[in-house]
Order: sequence, then structure tokens, then C-alpha cells
Amino acid sequence: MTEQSFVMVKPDGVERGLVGEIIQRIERKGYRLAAMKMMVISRKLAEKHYAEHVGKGFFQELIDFITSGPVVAMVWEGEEAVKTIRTLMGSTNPREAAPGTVRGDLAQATNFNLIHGSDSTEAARREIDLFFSPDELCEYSRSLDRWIQ
Ligand code: 3AN
Repeated sequence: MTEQSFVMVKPDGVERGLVGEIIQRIERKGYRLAAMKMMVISRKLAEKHYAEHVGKGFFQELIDFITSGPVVAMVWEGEEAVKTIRTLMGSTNPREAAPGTVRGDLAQATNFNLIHGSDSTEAARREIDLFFSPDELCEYSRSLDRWIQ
């Protein structure tokens, strides 16, 4: 199933100069970039994005962090994009994340785990709608997809 996933390089990834590295991993896997923008997230948008974590001990810290500097928000698409990009990201706790994953190779702390990726197709739809307007999404096909999917 072709899916879209919402992916974000968090402020720590931008600050550490890992935007290219993270994009490259998803791009080289063969996924297609459908939208991308750099932005500083407002607290209001951050609270909507992380609504599932309201009331948890780390919520305020999470909102402070995600709004602390620019992020790179993206939409990636392709076969089973949601699950496969989660696999490329690695576990939430980077110290437990497998080598070869973004978090397993490049991060240590759960608070600074570099990347967000939607955890279901429903979450992806909600997150894409939060961050992008329909006219910001590019529809195109690539001849190389026949070698990838
Ligand atoms: P993931 O980013 O792997 O989807 P979620 O959605 O459970 O993980 O958590 C969203 C973000 O909230 C994490 N990326 C991390 O920054 C933060 N977070 C999650 N669990 C914890 C925790 N136990 N302690 C501190 N921060 C957490």
C-alpha cells in the first residue's frame, strides 16, 4: 500500500547539522519526498501535535524542546512508508535503538531523539493536515519507482 508519513527533523537534528544525513537515509531507501519546509513550531501547534502526551510528566519539557528552534517538516510517500520509516528511525529511547537506525547511530537521549515519524496512517493524515496545506504537497511520479517498489 502506498502511504504518506509525516516526518520531522527536530531542533536537535537541525542544531547538530544532521538534516542532510537524516533526509539522505529516507531518500536512499527509495521513498519519495512530497513536501518539506523549515519552520519554528508555535506552542499551539506543538500542543496539538503532541496531544496524546498531554498530562504526562515530560509534556512541558517536550513542548519547550520542540518549539526551541527550527525543525524540518516533511511528507514522505511510498509502499508502507509509515511502518518502514519508523523502522529506519529506531526505538524512542536511542540507547535501545538498533545500530543502523537514525537514533541508534546518531543519538543517546530520549529527550533529544532527532526525528519524529508518524506511528500510524491515521496519525500521518492528522499530522500532515496540521503542518501542511494541500497545495504544499507535490504529486509526481518517478520512472525509478519501478526498480524500488
Ligand atoms: P516516538 O517519537 O518514537 O514516536 P512518542 O510519540 O511516544 O515516541 O513520543 C514523542 C516524543 O516524546 C519522543 N520523541 C520523546 O521526545 C518524548 N518522549 C516520549 N517518551 C518519553 C519519556 N518517557 N521521557 C521523556 N520524553 C519522552
